[in-house]
Amino acid sequence: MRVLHTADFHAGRSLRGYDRTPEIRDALSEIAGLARSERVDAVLVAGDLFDAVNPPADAEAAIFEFFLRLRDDKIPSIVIAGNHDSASRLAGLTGLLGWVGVQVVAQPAANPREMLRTLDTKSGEKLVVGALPYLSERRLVKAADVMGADVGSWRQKYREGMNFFLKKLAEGFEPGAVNMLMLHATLDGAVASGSDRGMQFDLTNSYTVSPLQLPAMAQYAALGHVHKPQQLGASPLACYPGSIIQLDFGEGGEKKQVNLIEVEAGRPARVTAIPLVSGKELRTIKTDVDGLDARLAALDGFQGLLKVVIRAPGGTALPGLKDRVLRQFPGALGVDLEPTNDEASAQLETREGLSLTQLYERFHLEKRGELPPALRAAFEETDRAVREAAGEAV
Ligand SMILES: [Mn+2]
Repeated sequence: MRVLHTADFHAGRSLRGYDRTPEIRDALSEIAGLARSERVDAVLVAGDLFDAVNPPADAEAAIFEFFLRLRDDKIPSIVIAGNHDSASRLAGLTGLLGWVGVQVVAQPAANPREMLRTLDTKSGEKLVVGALPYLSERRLVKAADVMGADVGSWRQKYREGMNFFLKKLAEGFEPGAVNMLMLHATLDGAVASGSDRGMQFDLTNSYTVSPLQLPAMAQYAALGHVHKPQQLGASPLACYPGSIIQLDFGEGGEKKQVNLIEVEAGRPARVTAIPLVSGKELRTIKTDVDGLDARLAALDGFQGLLKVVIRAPGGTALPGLKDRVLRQFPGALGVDLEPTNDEASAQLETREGLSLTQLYERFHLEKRGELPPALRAAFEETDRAVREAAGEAV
Protein backbone atom coordinates (compact mmCIF):
# COMPACT_ATOMS: atom_id res chain seq x y z
CA MET A 1 0.00 0.00 0.00
CA ARG A 2 1.19 3.50 -0.81
CA VAL A 3 0.02 6.43 1.29
CA LEU A 4 0.87 10.10 0.85
CA HIS A 5 1.15 12.04 4.11
CA THR A 6 0.97 15.82 4.16
CA ALA A 7 -0.12 18.56 6.61
CA ASP A 8 -0.11 22.23 7.52
CA PHE A 9 -1.36 23.84 4.30
CA HIS A 10 -2.39 27.07 6.07
CA ALA A 11 -4.51 28.25 3.14
CA GLY A 12 -5.34 31.92 3.67
CA ARG A 13 -1.99 32.77 5.28
CA SER A 14 -0.56 36.19 4.68
CA LEU A 15 2.87 37.39 5.67
CA ARG A 16 3.21 41.06 6.52
CA GLY A 17 0.25 41.80 4.32
CA TYR A 18 1.49 39.64 1.45
CA ASP A 19 -1.07 36.99 0.44
CA ARG A 20 0.45 33.51 0.29
CA THR A 21 -2.65 31.67 -0.92
CA PRO A 22 -1.61 31.60 -4.62
CA GLU A 23 1.63 29.81 -3.63
CA ILE A 24 -0.26 27.42 -1.36
CA ARG A 25 -2.63 26.69 -4.25
CA ASP A 26 0.39 25.88 -6.46
CA ALA A 27 1.80 23.57 -3.81
CA LEU A 28 -1.55 21.79 -3.43
CA SER A 29 -1.70 21.31 -7.18
CA GLU A 30 1.84 19.89 -7.03
CA ILE A 31 0.80 17.49 -4.25
CA ALA A 32 -2.32 16.33 -6.13
CA GLY A 33 -0.05 15.70 -9.14
CA LEU A 34 2.31 13.64 -6.97
CA ALA A 35 -0.56 11.61 -5.51
CA ARG A 36 -1.49 10.73 -9.08
CA SER A 37 2.01 10.06 -10.46
CA GLU A 38 2.99 8.02 -7.39
CA ARG A 39 -0.26 6.05 -7.77
CA VAL A 40 -1.02 6.30 -4.06
CA ASP A 41 -3.91 4.44 -2.43
CA ALA A 42 -4.78 7.25 -0.04
CA VAL A 43 -3.78 10.72 1.12
CA LEU A 44 -3.59 11.69 4.81
CA VAL A 45 -3.84 15.38 5.78
CA ALA A 46 -2.80 15.92 9.41
CA GLY A 47 -4.50 19.24 10.12
CA ASP A 48 -4.20 23.00 9.58
CA LEU A 49 -5.80 23.02 6.16
CA PHE A 50 -6.63 26.65 6.80
CA ASP A 51 -4.67 29.39 8.49
CA ALA A 52 -7.62 30.85 10.36
CA VAL A 53 -11.10 29.89 11.51
CA ASN A 54 -12.67 32.24 8.95
CA PRO A 55 -10.59 31.71 5.81
CA PRO A 56 -10.98 33.93 2.73
CA ALA A 57 -12.95 32.54 -0.21
CA ASP A 58 -9.89 31.89 -2.38
CA ALA A 59 -8.36 29.82 0.42
CA GLU A 60 -11.48 27.65 0.51
CA ALA A 61 -11.38 27.40 -3.28
CA ALA A 62 -7.75 26.19 -3.15
CA ILE A 63 -8.62 23.46 -0.63
CA PHE A 64 -11.75 22.28 -2.43
CA GLU A 65 -9.91 22.28 -5.77
CA PHE A 66 -7.27 20.01 -4.18
CA PHE A 67 -9.85 17.48 -3.01
CA LEU A 68 -11.60 17.57 -6.37
CA ARG A 69 -8.31 16.79 -8.11
CA LEU A 70 -7.89 13.76 -5.84
CA ARG A 71 -11.48 12.72 -6.53
CA ASP A 72 -10.83 12.93 -10.30
CA ASP A 73 -7.99 10.44 -9.80
CA LYS A 74 -10.15 8.29 -7.49
CA ILE A 75 -7.77 8.82 -4.55
CA PRO A 76 -9.56 8.86 -1.18
CA SER A 77 -8.27 10.93 1.70
CA ILE A 78 -8.58 11.21 5.47
CA VAL A 79 -8.34 14.61 7.10
CA ILE A 80 -8.20 15.91 10.69
CA ALA A 81 -8.66 19.46 11.99
CA GLY A 82 -5.63 21.31 13.31
CA ASN A 83 -5.43 24.13 15.83
CA HIS A 84 -5.74 26.74 13.06
CA ASP A 85 -8.86 25.17 11.58
CA SER A 86 -12.36 25.81 12.77
CA ALA A 87 -13.34 22.35 13.97
CA SER A 88 -17.04 23.19 13.83
CA ARG A 89 -16.76 24.57 10.29
CA LEU A 90 -14.97 21.43 9.13
CA ALA A 91 -17.57 19.36 10.97
CA GLY A 92 -20.24 21.19 8.98
CA LEU A 93 -18.52 20.27 5.71
CA THR A 94 -18.01 16.62 6.65
CA GLY A 95 -21.06 15.27 4.83
CA LEU A 96 -20.38 17.21 1.66
CA LEU A 97 -16.67 16.33 1.57
CA GLY A 98 -17.60 12.69 2.07
CA TRP A 99 -19.21 12.78 -1.36
CA VAL A 100 -15.85 13.46 -2.98
CA GLY A 101 -14.04 10.76 -1.03
CA VAL A 102 -12.73 12.88 1.84
CA GLN A 103 -13.29 11.51 5.34
CA VAL A 104 -13.06 14.31 7.88
CA VAL A 105 -12.53 13.91 11.60
CA ALA A 106 -13.04 17.43 12.88
CA GLN A 107 -13.66 17.04 16.60
CA PRO A 108 -12.57 14.53 19.22
CA ALA A 109 -15.47 12.22 20.02
CA ALA A 110 -16.40 11.06 23.51
CA ASN A 111 -16.30 7.56 22.08
CA PRO A 112 -12.86 7.33 20.43
CA ARG A 113 -14.12 4.49 18.20
CA GLU A 114 -15.96 7.18 16.26
CA MET A 115 -12.59 8.65 15.29
CA LEU A 116 -11.48 5.51 13.47
CA ARG A 117 -11.61 5.64 9.68
CA THR A 118 -11.17 2.71 7.35
CA LEU A 119 -10.52 2.40 3.64
CA ASP A 120 -10.56 -0.65 1.39
CA THR A 121 -7.74 0.44 -0.86
CA LYS A 122 -7.06 -0.51 -4.47
CA SER A 123 -3.92 -2.31 -3.25
CA GLY A 124 -6.33 -4.95 -1.93
CA GLU A 125 -5.40 -4.21 1.69
CA LYS A 126 -7.46 -2.42 4.26
CA LEU A 127 -6.22 0.81 5.84
CA VAL A 128 -7.30 1.67 9.39
CA VAL A 129 -6.51 5.18 10.63
CA GLY A 130 -6.95 6.26 14.25
CA ALA A 131 -7.55 9.96 13.57
CA LEU A 132 -7.14 12.34 16.49
CA PRO A 133 -7.83 16.00 15.66
CA TYR A 134 -6.32 18.84 17.65
CA LEU A 135 -7.34 18.82 21.30
CA SER A 136 -7.62 22.30 22.76
CA GLU A 137 -4.88 22.79 25.31
CA ARG A 138 -6.16 26.27 26.05
CA ARG A 139 -9.41 24.91 27.43
CA LEU A 140 -7.40 22.84 29.85
CA VAL A 141 -5.39 25.86 30.94
CA LYS A 142 -8.56 27.85 31.46
CA ALA A 143 -10.05 25.09 33.56
CA ALA A 144 -6.80 24.87 35.50
CA ASP A 145 -6.88 28.61 36.19
CA VAL A 146 -10.44 28.48 37.42
CA MET A 147 -9.69 25.63 39.74
CA GLY A 148 -6.40 27.09 40.87
CA ALA A 149 -4.48 23.99 39.86
CA ASP A 150 -0.87 24.41 38.86
CA VAL A 151 -0.24 24.15 35.15
CA GLY A 152 2.41 21.50 35.63
CA SER A 153 -0.13 18.98 36.76
CA TRP A 154 -2.39 19.95 33.87
CA ARG A 155 0.40 19.23 31.47
CA GLN A 156 0.41 15.77 32.97
CA LYS A 157 -3.39 15.66 32.62
CA TYR A 158 -3.05 16.52 28.94
CA ARG A 159 -0.67 13.63 28.44
CA GLU A 160 -3.05 11.31 30.28
CA GLY A 161 -5.95 12.60 28.21
CA MET A 162 -4.05 11.96 25.00
CA ASN A 163 -3.14 8.54 26.34
CA PHE A 164 -6.80 7.70 26.81
CA PHE A 165 -7.58 8.58 23.19
CA LEU A 166 -4.50 6.88 21.75
CA LYS A 167 -5.14 3.66 23.67
CA LYS A 168 -8.81 3.59 22.68
CA LEU A 169 -7.95 4.26 19.05
CA ALA A 170 -5.45 1.41 19.08
CA GLU A 171 -8.19 -0.94 20.25
CA GLY A 172 -9.75 -0.47 16.83
CA PHE A 173 -6.63 -1.58 14.98
CA GLU A 174 -6.91 -4.81 13.01
CA PRO A 175 -4.14 -7.43 12.74
CA GLY A 176 -4.81 -8.10 9.06
CA ALA A 177 -4.92 -4.44 8.05
CA VAL A 178 -2.45 -1.59 7.68
CA ASN A 179 -2.83 0.46 10.88
CA MET A 180 -1.91 4.11 11.19
CA LEU A 181 -2.36 6.96 13.62
CA MET A 182 -2.87 10.56 12.64
CA LEU A 183 -2.66 13.44 15.10
CA HIS A 184 -2.17 17.17 15.25
CA ALA A 185 0.00 17.72 18.31
CA THR A 186 3.52 18.39 19.53
CA LEU A 187 5.68 15.39 20.28
CA ASP A 188 8.52 15.58 22.82
CA GLY A 189 11.74 16.39 21.05
CA ALA A 190 10.10 18.13 18.08
CA VAL A 191 12.29 20.87 16.66
CA ALA A 192 10.68 24.11 15.50
CA SER A 193 11.72 25.93 12.35
CA GLY A 194 14.47 28.56 12.86
CA SER A 195 11.52 30.21 14.49
CA ASP A 196 10.12 33.53 13.77
CA ARG A 197 8.51 33.70 17.20
CA GLY A 198 5.22 31.76 17.41
CA MET A 199 6.28 28.16 17.21
CA GLN A 200 9.26 28.60 19.50
CA PHE A 201 6.97 29.67 22.31
CA ASP A 202 4.59 26.95 21.39
CA LEU A 203 7.21 24.26 21.65
CA THR A 204 8.70 25.35 24.94
CA ASN A 205 5.46 26.25 26.68
CA SER A 206 3.06 23.82 25.22
CA TYR A 207 1.64 20.47 26.00
CA THR A 208 3.44 17.53 24.49
CA VAL A 209 2.96 13.86 23.88
CA SER A 210 5.81 11.41 24.32
CA PRO A 211 6.62 9.22 21.30
CA LEU A 212 6.47 6.35 23.80
CA GLN A 213 2.74 7.01 24.20
CA LEU A 214 2.09 6.10 20.56
CA PRO A 215 0.65 2.56 20.41
CA ALA A 216 3.23 0.19 18.97
CA MET A 217 0.61 -1.54 16.82
CA ALA A 218 0.48 1.55 14.62
CA GLN A 219 2.83 1.08 11.67
CA TYR A 220 3.10 4.80 11.07
CA ALA A 221 2.05 7.94 12.94
CA ALA A 222 1.14 10.78 10.55
CA LEU A 223 1.82 13.96 12.49
CA GLY A 224 0.87 17.55 11.87
CA HIS A 225 1.51 20.85 13.74
CA VAL A 226 5.29 21.32 13.55
CA HIS A 227 6.35 22.94 10.28
CA LYS A 228 9.86 21.59 10.04
CA PRO A 229 9.95 18.10 8.48
CA GLN A 230 11.32 15.49 10.87
CA GLN A 231 11.05 11.96 12.14
CA LEU A 232 10.50 11.46 15.87
CA GLY A 233 9.70 7.96 16.93
CA ALA A 234 10.98 4.72 15.43
CA SER A 235 8.32 2.38 16.82
CA PRO A 236 5.92 3.38 15.53
CA LEU A 237 7.62 5.41 12.87
CA ALA A 238 6.34 8.96 13.58
CA CYS A 239 6.91 11.82 11.16
CA TYR A 240 6.04 15.44 10.57
CA PRO A 241 6.11 16.16 6.83
CA GLY A 242 6.00 19.88 7.75
CA SER A 243 4.31 22.76 5.97
CA ILE A 244 4.11 22.80 2.17
CA ILE A 245 5.70 26.21 1.52
CA GLN A 246 8.01 28.38 3.64
CA LEU A 247 5.28 30.10 5.65
CA ASP A 248 7.28 32.65 7.59
CA PHE A 249 10.84 33.93 7.73
CA GLY A 250 11.67 31.41 10.45
CA GLU A 251 11.11 28.70 7.82
CA GLY A 252 13.33 30.54 5.33
CA GLY A 253 15.59 28.23 3.35
CA GLU A 254 13.80 25.11 4.61
CA LYS A 255 13.21 22.37 2.04
CA LYS A 256 9.55 21.38 1.97
CA GLN A 257 8.26 17.88 1.35
CA VAL A 258 5.49 15.31 1.50
CA ASN A 259 6.03 11.78 2.81
CA LEU A 260 5.36 8.65 0.79
CA ILE A 261 4.73 5.63 3.00
CA GLU A 262 5.02 2.14 1.58
CA VAL A 263 3.64 -0.48 3.92
CA GLU A 264 1.95 -3.87 4.15
CA ALA A 265 -0.05 -5.34 7.02
CA GLY A 266 2.22 -6.53 9.81
CA ARG A 267 5.40 -5.22 8.14
CA PRO A 268 7.51 -2.17 9.01
CA ALA A 269 6.71 0.94 6.98
CA ARG A 270 9.20 2.64 4.65
CA VAL A 271 9.11 6.41 4.34
CA THR A 272 10.43 8.44 1.43
CA ALA A 273 10.47 12.22 1.42
CA ILE A 274 9.35 13.76 -1.87
CA PRO A 275 10.58 17.35 -2.17
CA LEU A 276 8.13 20.13 -3.09
CA VAL A 277 9.21 22.95 -5.35
CA SER A 278 6.22 25.33 -5.16
CA GLY A 279 6.20 28.52 -3.15
CA LYS A 280 8.58 31.41 -2.92
CA GLU A 281 11.85 31.25 -1.07
CA LEU A 282 12.02 33.37 2.08
CA ARG A 283 15.24 35.00 3.10
CA THR A 284 16.39 37.29 5.89
CA ILE A 285 19.49 39.44 5.63
CA LYS A 286 21.05 41.10 8.64
CA THR A 287 23.41 43.96 8.13
CA ASP A 288 24.52 47.30 9.49
CA VAL A 289 23.72 50.44 7.55
CA ASP A 290 27.13 50.58 5.87
CA GLY A 291 26.85 47.06 4.54
CA LEU A 292 23.27 47.46 3.26
CA ASP A 293 23.91 48.34 -0.38
CA ALA A 294 26.43 45.56 -0.87
CA ARG A 295 24.08 42.97 0.67
CA LEU A 296 21.18 44.09 -1.50
CA ALA A 297 23.36 44.06 -4.62
CA ALA A 298 24.41 40.49 -3.78
CA LEU A 299 20.74 39.44 -3.97
CA ASP A 300 20.96 39.73 -7.73
CA GLY A 301 18.40 37.41 -9.29
CA PHE A 302 16.69 36.44 -5.99
CA GLN A 303 12.99 35.99 -6.77
CA GLY A 304 11.71 35.29 -3.27
CA LEU A 305 10.43 37.32 -0.35
CA LEU A 306 12.91 39.29 1.68
CA LYS A 307 13.20 40.61 5.21
CA VAL A 308 15.96 43.06 5.98
CA VAL A 309 17.16 43.51 9.53
CA ILE A 310 19.35 46.54 9.95
CA ARG A 311 21.45 46.87 13.05
CA ALA A 312 21.29 50.49 14.01
CA PRO A 313 22.51 52.17 17.18
CA GLY A 314 19.73 51.94 19.74
CA GLY A 315 17.43 50.48 17.12
CA THR A 316 16.40 53.96 16.07
CA ALA A 317 14.96 54.64 12.64
CA LEU A 318 17.17 56.31 10.12
CA PRO A 319 15.21 58.48 7.70
CA GLY A 320 14.74 57.03 4.23
CA LEU A 321 16.15 53.61 5.06
CA LYS A 322 13.01 51.73 4.10
CA ASP A 323 12.70 53.59 0.81
CA ARG A 324 16.32 52.87 0.05
CA VAL A 325 15.71 49.12 0.49
CA LEU A 326 12.50 49.15 -1.54
CA ARG A 327 14.16 51.06 -4.41
CA GLN A 328 16.81 48.38 -4.73
CA PHE A 329 14.61 45.44 -3.90
CA PRO A 330 10.88 46.01 -4.43
CA GLY A 331 10.11 42.46 -3.18
CA ALA A 332 11.21 43.32 0.36
CA LEU A 333 8.35 42.65 2.78
CA GLY A 334 9.88 44.25 5.78
CA VAL A 335 12.67 46.40 7.05
CA ASP A 336 13.26 45.89 10.74
CA LEU A 337 15.63 47.81 12.92
CA GLU A 338 17.57 46.07 15.61
CA PRO A 339 19.65 47.64 18.35
CA THR A 340 23.37 46.90 17.98
CA ASN A 341 23.61 45.89 21.61
CA ASP A 342 23.43 42.10 21.69
CA GLU A 343 21.64 42.00 25.00
CA ALA A 344 18.90 44.29 23.78
CA SER A 345 18.39 42.23 20.65
CA ALA A 346 18.22 39.05 22.67
CA GLN A 347 15.49 40.67 24.74
CA LEU A 348 13.49 41.36 21.60
CA GLU A 349 13.13 37.65 21.05
CA THR A 350 11.24 37.09 24.27
CA ARG A 351 7.81 38.25 25.35
CA GLU A 352 8.79 39.13 28.87
CA GLY A 353 8.22 42.69 29.93
CA LEU A 354 6.16 43.55 26.85
CA SER A 355 2.75 45.11 27.24
CA LEU A 356 -0.29 43.58 25.57
CA THR A 357 -0.26 46.39 23.03
CA GLN A 358 3.41 45.79 22.24
CA LEU A 359 2.72 42.10 21.76
CA TYR A 360 -0.21 42.87 19.49
CA GLU A 361 1.94 45.30 17.53
CA ARG A 362 4.48 42.52 17.00
CA PHE A 363 1.79 40.03 16.01
CA HIS A 364 0.27 42.51 13.57
CA LEU A 365 3.63 43.29 12.01
CA GLU A 366 4.24 39.62 11.41
CA LYS A 367 0.80 38.89 10.00
CA ARG A 368 -0.33 42.04 8.26
CA GLY A 369 2.37 44.67 8.36
CA GLU A 370 2.71 47.79 10.42
CA LEU A 371 -0.04 48.50 12.95
CA PRO A 372 -2.16 51.49 11.84
CA PRO A 373 -2.41 54.15 14.58
CA ALA A 374 -6.23 53.99 14.63
CA LEU A 375 -6.17 50.24 15.20
CA ARG A 376 -3.53 50.66 17.87
CA ALA A 377 -5.71 53.20 19.66
CA ALA A 378 -8.74 50.92 19.42
CA PHE A 379 -6.71 48.02 20.80
CA GLU A 380 -5.46 50.09 23.74
CA GLU A 381 -8.97 51.30 24.48
CA THR A 382 -10.35 47.76 24.46
CA ASP A 383 -7.50 46.54 26.63
CA ARG A 384 -8.16 49.32 29.14
CA ALA A 385 -11.90 48.65 29.17
CA VAL A 386 -11.39 44.95 29.75
CA ARG A 387 -8.98 45.55 32.59
CA GLU A 388 -11.28 48.14 34.15
CA ALA A 389 -14.17 45.70 33.96
CA ALA A 390 -11.97 43.13 35.69
CA GLY A 391 -11.39 45.62 38.47
CA GLU A 392 -7.73 46.10 37.67
CA ALA A 393 -6.11 49.48 38.29
CA VAL A 394 -5.37 51.12 34.94
MN1 LIG B 1 0.42 24.49 11.46
